[in-house]
Amino acid sequence: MPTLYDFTMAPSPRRARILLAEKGIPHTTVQVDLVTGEHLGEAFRALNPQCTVPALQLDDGSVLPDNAAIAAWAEAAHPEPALLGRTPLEKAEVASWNSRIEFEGLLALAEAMRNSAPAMKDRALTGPASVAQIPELAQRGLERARRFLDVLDAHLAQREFIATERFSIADITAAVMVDFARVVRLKPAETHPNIRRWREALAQRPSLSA
Ligand SMILES: N[C@@H](CCC(=O)N[C@@H](CS)C(=O)NCC(=O)O)C(=O)O
Repeated sequence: MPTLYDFTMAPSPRRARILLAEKGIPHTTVQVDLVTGEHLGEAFRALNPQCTVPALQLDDGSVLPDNAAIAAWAEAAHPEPALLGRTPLEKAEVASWNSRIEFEGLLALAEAMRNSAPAMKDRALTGPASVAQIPELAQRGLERARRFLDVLDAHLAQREFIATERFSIADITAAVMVDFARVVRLKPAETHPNIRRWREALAQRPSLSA
């Protein structure tokens, strides 16, 4: 059975937990304590040189070191339910939204949080190297995140899901992003009515509490 290297409080491994739950892929879980720096220690670094979670170790020992690898493997090894789109055009639409939500949403929030939180001093970027905070980047990240939430809210005005007519990985990434926004005091469910409606509907899915 695969092993998910996880940290319950962090947003990125939550994406993998929801995806594995939607696919019904059985796995065991190992917590990697990001607060005490366990991810920077020798043991975890040997497993995932990126020093980030999630990582998924398969039965043959292979390590999938990030969400992109986990999603690609899961869709190929367990095609149903399809989460990356079914037709060529659907796959393109899902990939486009998923990558926008990562770059314009999650990374903007990470930029805002990691460049301002005292606990993230010298940890402004993930990875083994120390990186100093730049306060101006925190401000820029917050503005980027706000702008993207406006885009997402307008996009959801007439839609049930982020991409295509079905639930997809883009909904997973967006739900994690919208919930994570709270760390920089953004509460899209209070300020953006279409995001609120979409997020409340998603809450019916058991995977969202994984
Ligand atoms: N591209 C990676 C990003 C993973 C990532 O940034 N994970 C964070 C937790 S949300 C982490 O491991 N942080 C370690 C650190 O803060 O040094 C993915 O989505 O798989």
